Amino acid sequence: MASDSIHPSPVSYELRGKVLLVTIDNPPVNALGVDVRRGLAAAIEHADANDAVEAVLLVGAGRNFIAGADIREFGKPPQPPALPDVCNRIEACRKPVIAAIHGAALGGGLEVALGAHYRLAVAGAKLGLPEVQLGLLPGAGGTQRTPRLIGAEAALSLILSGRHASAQEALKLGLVDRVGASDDVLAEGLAYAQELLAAQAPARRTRDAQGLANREAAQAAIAAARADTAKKSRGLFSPMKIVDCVEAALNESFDDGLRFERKQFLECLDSPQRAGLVHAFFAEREVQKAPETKSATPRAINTIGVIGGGTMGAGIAVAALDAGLPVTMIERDDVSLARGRAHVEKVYDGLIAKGRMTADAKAQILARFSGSTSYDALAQTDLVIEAVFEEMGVKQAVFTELDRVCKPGAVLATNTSYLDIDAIAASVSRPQDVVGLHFFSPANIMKLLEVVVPKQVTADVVATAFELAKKLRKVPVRAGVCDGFIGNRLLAVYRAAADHVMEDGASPYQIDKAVRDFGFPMGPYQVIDLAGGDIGWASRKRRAATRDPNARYVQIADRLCERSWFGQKTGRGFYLYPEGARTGTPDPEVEAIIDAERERAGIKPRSFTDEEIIRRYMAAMINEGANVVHEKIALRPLDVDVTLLYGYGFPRYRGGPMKYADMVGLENVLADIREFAKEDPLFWRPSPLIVELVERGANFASLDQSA
Ligand code: 3H9
Repeated sequence: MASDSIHPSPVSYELRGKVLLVTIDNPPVNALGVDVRRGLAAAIEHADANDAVEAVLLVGAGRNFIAGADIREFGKPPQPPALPDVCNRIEACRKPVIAAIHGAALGGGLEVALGAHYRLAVAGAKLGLPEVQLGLLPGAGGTQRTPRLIGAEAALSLILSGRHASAQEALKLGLVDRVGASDDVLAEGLAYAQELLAAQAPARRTRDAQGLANREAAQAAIAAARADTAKKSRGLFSPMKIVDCVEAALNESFDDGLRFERKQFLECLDSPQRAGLVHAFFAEREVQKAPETKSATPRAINTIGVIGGGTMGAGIAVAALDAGLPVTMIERDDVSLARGRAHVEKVYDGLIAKGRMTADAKAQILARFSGSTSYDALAQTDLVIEAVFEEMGVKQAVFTELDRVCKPGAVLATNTSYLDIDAIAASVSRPQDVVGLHFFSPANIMKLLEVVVPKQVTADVVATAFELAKKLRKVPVRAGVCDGFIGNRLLAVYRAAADHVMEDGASPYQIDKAVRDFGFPMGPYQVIDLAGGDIGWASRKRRAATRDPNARYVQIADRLCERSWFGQKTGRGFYLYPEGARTGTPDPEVEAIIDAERERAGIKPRSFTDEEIIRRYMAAMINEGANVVHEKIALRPLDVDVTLLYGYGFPRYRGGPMKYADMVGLENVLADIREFAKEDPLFWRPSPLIVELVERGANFASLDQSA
């Protein structure tokens, strides 16, 4: 074994007969940090210089080939050799280089393999160029070599989607030359190398491949991708650059194409979108590491109970069924149970109608589903999720029953969106087993799961909730008990800020558009119309008694609800939905109601620019996010970010509200809040956390890192 640096190199090489076996061993995923790049270049130098070497085999140690560039190096000063140079060096090797791929060969990892002369993959391999998901483009020759190897259309589809191809698909595309018969990647790779040597196979370079020979087809694919990207890439910076790079592959020499790609890559690397998306990548992994997941062992979860067959209960049941778990649904009578079951079936029938599921598959899934009107059916269930009407008395009655029937050690979860879970827990004899699992509608689709941790719960129950999230493929965020937990608590505040702006002069249509242009899929009033205005109305009425009489309260939504304009389901809300239309049109009558409300409140309307709207919307969101961290409801700012990204449509490329605050400068956010406070000091109270961070010259990221 040899290594060429003072520290043991993550890249080692040894001669196996005539083949130089080069192993990349850089846990956890063999990312291409500077030492790996140096090691790879050194190994190739060694191969060229050493007569005993006739071929080179690249393999990854552990579970992957190479997961890509080291994302943690982005934004730091570059250290040579750059990855494109390493890939070029591999390609220039005079002896055949073979990449044997298992696990992930993603981004720069696949680009290393494309620099090699032959590629083999074994079952379970995942090949792809996911850079677009990080706001980047393949920057180590990927945009030049891939279309040359597999044609422009297939290359564009791979690079623009960022998806992973299996070994078999990669073979079909021509991305690899063979799929190993076994999954022993080393044995398969060595055998392939021997075969190539025996056949005197040359060092065959991808830069010379002829995948773009049919120029017309390539041009058509590029034009189609350009048109599609213009339509779909919604404010994203890198997708159009990807199309430009593939076009350069068609029109320029390989070396000029590489230079063009490098320039585009560096522009992406410098963009705030890259910073936002990389933050999102790490944040969604960090949230999984709540303290309880380290300190406690989760309880076994093999069966799930769901109380309530409404939209939420049925969605949760589907999520659990999809994860392969048996589900028992409890409803109060046979009619309600039949309705609950129908809700569940409807989801699968929808998939069948779209051709995405067979009737057989549905039958197999539903074989795991059972229903009962008796709580006794839950006697042996490991974890029960209550999803009944949002009222403390109703919830406590359910928990009394669960307390009576469930076996010792069963986890008792509530899906409440804002009720006091400490009070629910206090109503049973085993508060240590009670936890909040706040799903988002539709529960089988939405990725966010707030794991709400009441005072008396034990760590292993919290760890169990995180384990369940993993099984359900949800992104769990740990939250403390308060009204609205993390997400809905922020929502209440930024919606109020939008209402203030509306009453002060902006139309709901302008506000929605400004919010959409910022990157949300929908504006706040579209969301209300979609969810049903009656839901918020009910909770406003419930809270009326406890509302601070001095706090500003905008009544416009109440005026619409009094007319039963609840949104899409009633054909009108803030928008009109003629004949069941799903996209609303502005309603002059709503505008007249808003005018009347302004007059009643004695407000002289003024105009707002979209930028002014967003500054208020974001300042409200960020300020409440800081309060939630300050009160330890959220562990770190990044937990707030993940909540908004996965539950509220916050644009991923902006990283989340707290990351956004850091990017615009916390001192600027504070200055905005103080300015707005001149008009409404009660609403715009700067969070003590923001004040403190600005005083110390720190930002939210510093809290993420120190937590
Ligand atoms: C690129 O390549 C640019 C080039 O074109 C041009 C350059 C010039 N770097 O996900 P997991 C960490 S852009 C650093 O939980 P899994 C991750 O944070 C890159 N760290 O495991 C985690 O750390 P921790 C293109 C990385 O088994 C640990 O590894 N490549 C990287 O569920 C385990 O990760 C990609 O975008 C990285 N590249 O999934 C691929 N990747 O334990 C990104 C992971 O401290 N990676 N980590 O929390 C993935 O998709 C998944 O990690 C993978 C494994 C499928 C590989």
